[in-house]
Amino acid sequence: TRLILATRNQHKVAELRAILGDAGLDVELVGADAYPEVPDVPETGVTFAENALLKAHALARATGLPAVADDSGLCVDVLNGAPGIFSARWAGKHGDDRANLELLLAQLSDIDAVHRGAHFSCAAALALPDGTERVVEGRLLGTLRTAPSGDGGFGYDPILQPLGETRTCAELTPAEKNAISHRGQAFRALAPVVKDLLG
Ligand code: ITT
Ligand code: NA
Repeated sequence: TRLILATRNQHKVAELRAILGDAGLDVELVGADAYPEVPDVPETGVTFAENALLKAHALARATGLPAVADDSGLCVDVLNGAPGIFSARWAGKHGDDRANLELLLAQLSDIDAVHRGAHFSCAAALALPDGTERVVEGRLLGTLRTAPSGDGGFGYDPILQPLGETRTCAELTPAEKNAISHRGQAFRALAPVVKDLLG
C-alpha cells in the first residue's frame, strides 16, 4: 500500500519516515512532493486537528490514496498558547524558522525562568479517499531557554528544553527526539489505526 505524507516540510518527512518505520507500518511512504499538481490547501482551521485533517483530506481526495498529515506548533504558557497554529509564520514569512525563533525570544525577554513553560503540540491525521478520517494528538512539555542551543531538528527545537532534560530538542539525537516528541507520540498512536484501516 502507498501512504502519502501530506507535508512539504522536509524535516517532518524525515521524522515521519523514522517514526512510522519504527512503528512497523508495512506501507510505502511517499512525500507530497511526489504530487506537485496538488495545490496546497489553505490552513483555515482554528485547531491543530482541523488543519491536519484539511491537509490529509486534500491529498487523499486529489490522489485517490490514503494520506497522513501533521499540523504542529509551539504553545507558550505566558502567551496564552501562542504562536500555536501560527508557529510557522510567527514573524511573517512562512517557514522562516530563524526569524520566528528570534521574534519569540524577544517577546519573552522579560519573562523569568519559572514562567517560561511551553509545549510542542502535534495533530496527526489520517484521511482515506472515501472520506474516512482519524486524528490524534501528542504533546511535549518543556521550558524555553533564553538563547538557542544545538544544531539538530528544526523550528523552535533550539529553545525548547523538555521536562526532565538538560538539553534542548536541538541537542538530542533524532532518535532521542522522536522517542519523546509530540510528533512521535501522535504518529505512534496513529500507526495502529492506519494498519487497521489499510488492512
Ligand atoms: P506542512 O504544513 O507542509 O506540513 P509546515 O512547516 O507549514 O509544513 P505547520 O503549519 O504544521 O507545518 O507548522 C509547524 C511549525 O511549528 C514549524 O514551522 C515549526 O516552527 C513548529 N514546529 C512544529 N514541530 C516542531 C518540532 O518538532 N520542533 C520544532 N518546531 C516545530
Ligand atoms: Na499550520
